[in-house]
Amino acid sequence: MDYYYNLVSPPSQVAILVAKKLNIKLNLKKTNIYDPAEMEALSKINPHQTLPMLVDSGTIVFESHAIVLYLVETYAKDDALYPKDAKVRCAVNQCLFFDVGTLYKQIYENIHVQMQNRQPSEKQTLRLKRATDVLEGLLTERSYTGADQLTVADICLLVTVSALKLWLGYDLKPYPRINKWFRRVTDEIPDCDKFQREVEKATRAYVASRKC
Ligand SMILES: N[C@@H](CCC(=O)N[C@@H](CS)C(=O)NCC(=O)O)C(=O)O
Repeated sequence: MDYYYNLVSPPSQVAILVAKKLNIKLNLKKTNIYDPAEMEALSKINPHQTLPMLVDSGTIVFESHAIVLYLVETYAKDDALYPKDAKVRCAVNQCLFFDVGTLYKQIYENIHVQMQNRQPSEKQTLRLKRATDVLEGLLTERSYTGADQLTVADICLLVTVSALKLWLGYDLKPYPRINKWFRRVTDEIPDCDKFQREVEKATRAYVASRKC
């Protein structure tokens, strides 16, 4: 299975963590979106030229959340990471869509502003705070976001919260439940601490290079 990715990009990170949890091997193909030759080569496989992208025996999947759902539905030995029960799956999906459409969206907006050396507007700051409050709220009901055990929603949201810390230096002290959950989820994914250190190093180098 070929996986085209860039370590610095949060959407690229989720499938790598899901693959670690599933104990499956991805053939990692590091790709630089700023290199026209690499993007030209990528466009032959995925005309949309977005990362991440998975190619599994002719099946091409792009969009990070579609990739992780493909991996669990194709390769998981049981339904623990993506429960089949309709009500539990609904709660997991709710968290996945909250991740894509709300929390990561707000983080992305704030990163975008920061990369342009601007300050976020009051509204942007408030929307990000509200989204972070929602995650803390989800964790008052149970120890994981979507179910009573680790699911794909936790892995996707872990990467998002990581981006919140790394890219925005967000103060998560007022969020004790998020902090405990972050540690709990990290501990349940093989090599996750090491992976997070690699991401941190790559991200800091990337951000520093953009500030030159
Ligand atoms: N919603 C997409 C976002 C993917 C995305 O924006 N990828 C960026 C890298 S972080 C990209 O491929 N950019 C290339 C371009 O826009 O030309 C996902 O979750 O996979």
